[in-house]
Amino acid sequence: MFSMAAVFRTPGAPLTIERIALDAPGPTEVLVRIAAVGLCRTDYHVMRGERRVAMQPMVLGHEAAGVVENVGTQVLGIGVGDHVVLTFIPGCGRCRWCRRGLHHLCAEGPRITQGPQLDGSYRRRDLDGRAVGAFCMIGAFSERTVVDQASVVVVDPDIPFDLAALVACGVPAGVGAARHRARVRPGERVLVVGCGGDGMNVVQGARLAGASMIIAADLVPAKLAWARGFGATHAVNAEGAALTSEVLALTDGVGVDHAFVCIDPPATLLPAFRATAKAGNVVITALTPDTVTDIKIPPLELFVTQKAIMGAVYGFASPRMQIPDLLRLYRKGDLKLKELITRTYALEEINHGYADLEAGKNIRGVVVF
Ligand code: CXF
Ligand code: ZN
Repeated sequence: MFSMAAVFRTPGAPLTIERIALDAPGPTEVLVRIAAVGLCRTDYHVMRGERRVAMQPMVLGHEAAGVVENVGTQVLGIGVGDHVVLTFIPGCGRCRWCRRGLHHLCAEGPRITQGPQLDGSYRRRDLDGRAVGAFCMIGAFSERTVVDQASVVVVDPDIPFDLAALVACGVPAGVGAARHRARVRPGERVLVVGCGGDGMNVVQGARLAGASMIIAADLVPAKLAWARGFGATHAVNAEGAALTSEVLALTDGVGVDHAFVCIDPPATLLPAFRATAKAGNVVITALTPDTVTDIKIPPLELFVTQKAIMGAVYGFASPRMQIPDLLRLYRKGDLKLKELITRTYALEEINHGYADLEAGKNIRGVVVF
């Protein structure tokens, strides 16, 4: 069959809207009609050549929800008509991590920027017959996609697709960073640097965890205002040393218990580190361009302050656990999802959507089909 898709061909150039050929699912795969896909900054890093992927052309898009239209002969527990959320790291089920329920650490994770399916072959071709990759083994900027069952989580059909898509990446990444990585406790103080798709969800994760002070930091005033709606108690419009001193001033000179670096890690890490209390946590949730190879923290400062610097991909917990858990919280009214969507776009408008992201206009733009 054929599918319209937004294809990454050249770093620095817009995505091209093309008709691609899509093969039928293999034995362990499913065909999914994509209903909604979020415009996450990770795809934008790839578009700009800041995060290299192994091949072009490639269909990007990894924050998606849709409906299953066909299943391979060996697929278990997923049926035609099921509503599904796709996970940007597959859970192979066999590696040492998946066997412990830690699918966010799946041994296949490092292959998600390569292009082929989980089984190493391709399901997409362009109209010249050239193999087309699928980013994160998903390739969701497309009307339809074929993914391994390892990338699929079935969800309740009453959840609107645009909201279901959000729990595929930004929401678990941010909420999970607060709950599962830093393990924010009631009464603790939190700093969130960068209030985009990830950061806004760290804010709501910290609120869910009972933080007493949530300081949102961003250079876009509108994002600070939005952050208050998600639970931020304080807002700081500053970067660098000014960011550090404003946070210290708000915390009796002590600093926060947990700082989350949700944007631009090379520039924001040291100011966030210095705004963190002794023995506190500094959590990196944001992607760094490939060209950035070092972090600048004086080792003596790290030693004497006894802080921990940690990474959190996918919110440091299995998406198979988090996706249903987050949707339960949404249903109870404890988790905001609708409010994360600033604007929706048609597939043909996807480059416009990324221009809006770049301009700081969106928490999340979502392509709806
Ligand atoms: C990313 C995490 C790092 C590898 C590519 C996918 N996740 C989502 O934005
Ligand atoms: Zn993402």
